[in-house]
Amino acid sequence: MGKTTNLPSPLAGEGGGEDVGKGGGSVKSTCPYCGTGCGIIAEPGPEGWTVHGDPDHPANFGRLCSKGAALGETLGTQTCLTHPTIDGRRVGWDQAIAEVAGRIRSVIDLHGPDSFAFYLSGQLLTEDYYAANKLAKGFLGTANVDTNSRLCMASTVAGHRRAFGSDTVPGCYEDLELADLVVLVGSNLAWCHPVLFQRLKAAKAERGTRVVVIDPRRTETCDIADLHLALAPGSDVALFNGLLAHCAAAGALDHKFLADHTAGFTETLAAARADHVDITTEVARFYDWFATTDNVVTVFSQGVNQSSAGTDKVNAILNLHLATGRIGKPGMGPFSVTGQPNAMGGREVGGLANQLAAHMGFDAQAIDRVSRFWDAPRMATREGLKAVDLFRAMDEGKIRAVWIMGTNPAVSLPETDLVRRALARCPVVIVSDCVAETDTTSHAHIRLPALAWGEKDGTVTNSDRTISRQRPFLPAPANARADWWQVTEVARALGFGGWFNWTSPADIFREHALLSTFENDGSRDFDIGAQADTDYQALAPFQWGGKRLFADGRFFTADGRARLAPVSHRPPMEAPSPEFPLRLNTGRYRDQWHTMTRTGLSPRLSGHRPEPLLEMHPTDAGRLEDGALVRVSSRLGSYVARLRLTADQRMGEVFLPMHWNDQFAAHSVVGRMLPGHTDPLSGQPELKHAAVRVEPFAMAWSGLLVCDSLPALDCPWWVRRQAEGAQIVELAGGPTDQTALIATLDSSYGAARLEVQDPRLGTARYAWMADGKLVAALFLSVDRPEISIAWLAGLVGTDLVTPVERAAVLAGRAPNGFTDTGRTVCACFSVGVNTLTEAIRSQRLTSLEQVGAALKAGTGCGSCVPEIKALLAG
Ligand SMILES: Nc1nc2c(c(=O)[nH]1)N[C@H]1C(S)=C(S)[C@@H](COP(=O)(O)OP(=O)(O)OC[C@H]3O[C@@H](n4cnc5c(=O)[nH]c(N)nc54)[C@H](O)[C@@H]3O)O[C@H]1N2
Ligand SMILES: Nc1nc2c(c(=O)[nH]1)N[C@H]1C(S)=C(S)[C@@H](COP(=O)(O)OP(=O)(O)OC[C@H]3O[C@@H](n4cnc5c(=O)[nH]c(N)nc54)[C@H](O)[C@@H]3O)O[C@H]1N2
Ligand code: SF4
Ligand SMILES: [Mo]
Repeated sequence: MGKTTNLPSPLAGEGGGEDVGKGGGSVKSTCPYCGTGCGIIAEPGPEGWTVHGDPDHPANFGRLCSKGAALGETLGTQTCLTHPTIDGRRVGWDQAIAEVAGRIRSVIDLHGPDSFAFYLSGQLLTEDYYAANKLAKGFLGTANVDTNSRLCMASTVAGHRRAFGSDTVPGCYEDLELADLVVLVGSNLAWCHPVLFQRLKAAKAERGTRVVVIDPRRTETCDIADLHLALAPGSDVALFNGLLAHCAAAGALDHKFLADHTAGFTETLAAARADHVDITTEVARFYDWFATTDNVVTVFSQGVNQSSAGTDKVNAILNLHLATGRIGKPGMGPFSVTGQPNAMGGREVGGLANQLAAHMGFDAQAIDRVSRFWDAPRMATREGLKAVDLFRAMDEGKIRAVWIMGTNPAVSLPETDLVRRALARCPVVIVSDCVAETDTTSHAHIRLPALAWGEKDGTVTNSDRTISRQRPFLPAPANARADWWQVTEVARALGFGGWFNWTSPADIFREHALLSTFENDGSRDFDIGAQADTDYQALAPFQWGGKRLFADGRFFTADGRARLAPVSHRPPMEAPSPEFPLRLNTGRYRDQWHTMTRTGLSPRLSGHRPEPLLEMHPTDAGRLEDGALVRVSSRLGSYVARLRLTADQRMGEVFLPMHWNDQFAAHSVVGRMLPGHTDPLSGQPELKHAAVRVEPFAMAWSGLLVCDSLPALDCPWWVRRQAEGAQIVELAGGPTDQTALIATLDSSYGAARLEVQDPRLGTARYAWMADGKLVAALFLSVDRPEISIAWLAGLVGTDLVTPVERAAVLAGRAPNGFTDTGRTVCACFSVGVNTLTEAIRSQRLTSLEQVGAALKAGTGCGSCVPEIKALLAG
C-alpha cells in the first residue's frame, strides 16, 4: 500500500531522480524509521511518488507498517531548513564551511582537542557517521564523538562486549519464525518494530509459537502473548537470575557447551542463586517453558537497555542463552532489536565515544592499527565523553564547541533543562538538521541544512546485520547538503583535504569496508572487506557475518571463550517517596517517531494518539477523573497531560510518551522530569524510571482552536496537531489568560472577527475571516468544548458565504449528514474510531474479518488489529 505525495511528479518532467531511477524510474531504498530496516520501492506516478514495500527485501518481503506506508505523505511537507545561517544571518555554503572550520579551530587552539565534540545519531547514514568519526578521532585528536545511540543501544553494546568480546548480534529475523518460544523483554514490538511483529504473528499462526511478554505495562504486544509477566520495573536481573537457577535445578543446562566454550559459569550461577525472586504461578510457568524448550529466542529492547542496570540486564539474558547453549543455531538466541534505522551502522563505524572504528575499542593495538590505516596525524588515544557526561561537561564550560547532527538532544536527553542550559552556554553550537525549528536548532549559532530521507544517499544496517542502501529519488533542495559532504568540506577547510578526498558516499563506503578487513584475519567480527569493490549503486541488501554467528562456539575474546557475567539485582536509582510516590515510565506511540519532526506533520499519523496521555491505574487516581488535565512533577521538572485511566498500568506506576516537545505543546518535554542516572558500564541513562507525583491541573477554561497557521501562544497549556487542511489546538488557561489569547489571535489573523458569547453558560466562540474565507475559529468554555472538530478543520480556508454557514461555524456543530470519523485507529485506510464503533453496532460485526470486509480497517499493516479487537469486545 502506498501513499501519493504532493510533490511534483518526475513523470511530469519537474522532479529529479532520473540519475538514480532504475527500472522505469522506480527506486529501491530503505525505510528511515525503525531498525527493522524494511525495503521500500518509491514509484513515480502522474500525481507524485508512491511508496510501497519491496517484496524482495529480506527484512519485510513487501510488508510495511503504518509509518512506512505514510512515508509518501511526509515527503516535502517538512518545515525545512532551507539555507545555512550564521548567528541568524543567511549565508552561502562557502562562508558556512569556513566559519564552522574557523570556530572549531580557534576553540581547539585555545582549549585543546577535548573542548570539541560531535553529537551524532543513528539516523545518519553509515558514510556520514564514518566521516565525522574519522575527523574527530583521527584528525582533531578527540574521542568526544557520541551519539543518541547512547540513549538507545549502549547497554546492549556493553553487554555483548562483556559476554562475546565483540558487539555481535548473533541471530537473525528468521530465528523469530523458527522459534517455539519467543520471549519479549522490555519490547513493545507491536508498536516499535511492527513488521517484525507481523512476521512473528504469522509464524505463531502457523506453528503455534509461544510468546511471553515481560513488561510492567500491558502493551498491544500482549495481543499475541500466551503469558504476560507484568514485572516490577527494574527487576529483570532478578527474574533471569531466578531462571538460571531454575534451569540448573531442572537439568536444562548444556554442560558440554559451558565446559568447551565459556568461562565464569560457577560464579555466575552462585550470584544467580543468591538473588531473590517471588515465584508466582506465572513466573513458574515462564521458567518451565524456557527450561523445556530448545528453540528459544529472547528479544530485548529499551525496557532492558534504558536502565541504570541495563548492561547487567543484557548479561542476565545472555547468561541464559550461553548456559543452555542456545546461541548461533536456527530458531534460538538472544536478539537485541535496534531502534533507529542505522543504530547498527553507527556502532560499526565507531560512533560511540568508547569505540574507535570498525568494532574496535581503545586498546593500544587498535589505536595503532586505525592510526596507520587513516595515516592519522592526531589520533585520539583514550575514550571520550558519553552523552550525559558530555552535556554536563558542556554545562561546566569544558566543551566549548559542539556539532550536533541528526538528533534533538534538547528533547531526548534526560535532565533536559541542564542540556538546554549547556547549549545556551556553549560558545559554538553547530546543528545540521533537515528541519528549521526544533528545540535544538533554536540553540544553534550555525545551522546547516541536511538532505532528508528520499534525498540522501548511502547505507544503513538493520537489527539483523543486513546492510541496505538508502537511495535518493527526490531532487536535493537547492541549499541542502549531505552530512558526509558537510564534514568532508570542513575537514578540507581545516587542512586535511588529502585524507578526505572523497567525492561520493561510495568512496567512503569503500574506505569503511577496507578498514573493517584491515589486519583482521577473522580476529574481529565485523568484516565487510568483500564488499569494498562492489557496485555501490546496485548494491543489494546483504547480511554481514552470515545468518548466524557463534555456531562453532568460538567468540571474539582473547581465549575464544564467551564470558558468563555474575550479576545481581539493583533497583532503579530513584525510589518512590512520600513526596513523589509514583514511578514514571516512558516510551513510544505506534504512529509517532521520536520528537515528531516528520510524523507530527502527517494528519493520518497524528490522528492515532492526538495528544500525549498520562496513563495511570484507576486505583491510583483518587479524585482525578479520566480525561482531566493533570500536572506530573518530579524533583527536576513538570509536565501537563490529559489523564487516561487504564488497568494496563500496574498500580503505583504511570506512563508518558517521549515524543512531544515545545514545537507541539506547552509543558510536554518528558526529559525535563528525568534524572541523568546512568548505567556504570554503558553510560546509558535510566530513561524509564523516575519518581513523580500527579496533581490536578485545574484551569478556569478550556479551549479549542482550529486554524491554518499557528502563532506563538502564550497560554498556560496547549497542544497542537496536524489535521487534514488545518491545525487543531487544545488550550486551557486561568481567568486572566483569555484576553491575552484573543489579542494574540487578533494580531495574527486580522480584525475581521465574528463572535458570540453566552455568559450564562460561560462559553465564547470566535471566528476570524479573511476575504470571506475562514482563517481560524476558537471555542472557549468551562469544560472541554464539545464541537465537531473534523468538520471545522475541513472548513478552514473555505468560503463561508451565507449567514447560515457562519452561524453553523460559531455553533461548532456540523450540519446533519456529517459524521466525525473520530480518532484514527487504522492509519493505512484512515478509519476512525467513530466509524468503527458505528459499523460494529449497525452492521452487527463480530469478527476482524467482518470489519475488514466492511471497512478495510485492519487489512493493511495490521498494527491496529489489537485496537479493533478491543472495540469488538465492547
Ligand atoms: N512507533 C515508533 N516506533 C519506534 C520508535 C518510535 O519513536 N516510534 N523508535 C525506534 C527506536 S529509536 C527505538 S530504540 C525502539 C524502542 O522500542 P521499544 O523498546 O519496544 O519501545 P519503548 O516504548 O521505548 O519501551 C519498551 C517497553 O519497555 C517497558 N519497560 C519499562 N521499564 C521496564 C523494565 O524495567 N523492565 C522491562 N522488562 N520492561 C520495561 C515499557 O513499559 C515499554 O513498553 O523503537 C523504534 N521504533
Ligand atoms: N524519555 C525518553 N527519552 C528518550 C527515549 C525514551 O524511551 N524515553 N528514547 C531514547 C532513544 S532510544 C532515542 S533513539 C532518542 C531519539 O531522540 P532524537 O534523536 O533526539 O530524536 P529525533 O526526533 O529522531 O531527532 C532527529 C533529528 O534529526 C533530524 N534528521 C533526520 N534525518 C536527518 C539526517 O539525515 N541528517 C541530519 N543532519 N538530520 C536529520 C530530524 O529532523 C530531527 O530533528 O530518544 C531517546 N530519548
Ligand atoms: S517496521 Fe520499521 S522499518 Fe518497517 S515500515 Fe515500519 S517503521 Fe519502517
Ligand atoms: Mo532508540
